[in-house]
Amino acid sequence: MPANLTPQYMELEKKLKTARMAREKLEILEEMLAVIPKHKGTEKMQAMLKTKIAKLREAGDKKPGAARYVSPYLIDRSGAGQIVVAGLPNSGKSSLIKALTGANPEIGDYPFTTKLPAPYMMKFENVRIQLIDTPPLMTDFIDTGLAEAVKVSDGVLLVADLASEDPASDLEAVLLQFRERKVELQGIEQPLPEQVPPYRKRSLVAACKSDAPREENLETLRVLFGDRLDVLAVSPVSGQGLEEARKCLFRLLRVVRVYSKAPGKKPDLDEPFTLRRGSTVTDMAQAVHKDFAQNLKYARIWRTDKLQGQMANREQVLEDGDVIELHM
Ligand SMILES: Nc1nc2c(ncn2[C@@H]2O[C@H](COP(=O)(O)OP(=O)(O)OP(=O)(O)O)[C@@H](O)[C@H]2O)c(=O)[nH]1
Ligand SMILES: [Mg+2]
Repeated sequence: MPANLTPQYMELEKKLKTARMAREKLEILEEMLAVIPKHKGTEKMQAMLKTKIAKLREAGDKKPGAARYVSPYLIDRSGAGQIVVAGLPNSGKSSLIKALTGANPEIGDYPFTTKLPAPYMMKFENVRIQLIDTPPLMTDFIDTGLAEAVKVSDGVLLVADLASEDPASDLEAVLLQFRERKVELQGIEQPLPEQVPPYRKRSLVAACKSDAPREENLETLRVLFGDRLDVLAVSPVSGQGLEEARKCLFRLLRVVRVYSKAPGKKPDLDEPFTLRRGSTVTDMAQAVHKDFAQNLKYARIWRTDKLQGQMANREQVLEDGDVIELHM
C-alpha cells in the first residue's frame, strides 16, 4: 500500500481496535488524523478519519439536553497544505492574510475583530496553500478548537506584534498556551520527531507591523527565540517580508512538486502534484489515479538536465520539479 503509513500510525490503528469507550476512540482517531502522512495517497483515509471523528463527536453531543456542537475549526483542507494563522488580539493576523492572499477578511484597529476561523488561499509560484484565519488566543487562554486545529494542520504562522509593548513575553506566553495543550512549535527546518504527544508543528513567526516597530523589539525576538523558531519581519502595510513569508511557508510544508506528462505531450507546468518530500514514483502514480498505482508497468522521468526520460523504478524518490510519464 503506497500510503506510507508510519509504525506509529499502525500502533494507533491497533489501539483503536481494542478501545471501548467513545471518548477513547475519539482521542485515538484524532491522533491518527494528526500523524497520518499528508499526501494524495492518504486523502481517502484522511476523509474517512474525519467522518468517524465527526460521527463520534456528534454522538457525544446528542446527550440529552446538550446542544449539538460542531467545531468551526474543523475546516476541510485544500491545496498543497493547511497552515493555521494564530496570534494575540490585534497582532495583524487578518491583515497579513489579506496581504498574502488578496482576500478580504475583516480587519479592525480593535481586538477580537475575527470571530470565527475561516480558510483563505495563498498562491506561491504554481501552488496554492490554505491559510486559516482564527480568532485571537490570549496570553492566558487558548480555545480548544484552535489547539485541535493546529494538531491536524501542516504548520503554524504565528503572528507577533512588533508595535506592542513586549512581544517577546507575549510570544513566550503564546508558546506556553500551546504547550499546555501538548502542542510544541518549532523552526521550519527542524525535523519533526515521530512521537506524539506532544504534537510538534513547524512554525514561522511573522513579526508583524515592521513599519511601526517599537525600538529593539525585533532584535529581542530574534535573540530570545532565534535558536528554536524562525522570526521574519513582515508588514502588510509596507509590504516588507511578504514574498519571503510565502517562500518560508512553502518550505515549511516539505512538499515536492511533480508534473505528470502524457506520452508525446508536454507536461502542464501550472498544475503540479504536491507530494511529501521522500515520495516515490508509486506515490505519484497513486496521486494521479489509483489505477496507475495498481497497474503501473514503468515510468519515465525528466529532471532538469540530469535525467532526460530515463526509466524510473517504483521506489525512485522524487525531487521538486520532476516530470513523470506513467505507463500502464
Ligand atoms: N502600522 C501597521 N499596522 C498594521 C499592520 N498590520 C496590521 N495593522 C493594523 O493592526 C490592526 C489589527 O489588524 P488585524 O489584522 O485586524 O489584527 P488581527 O490579529 O486579525 O486581530 P483580531 O482578529 O482581533 O485578533 C489594524 O488596525 C491593522 O490596520 C502593519 O504592518 N503595520
Ligand atoms: Mg483578525
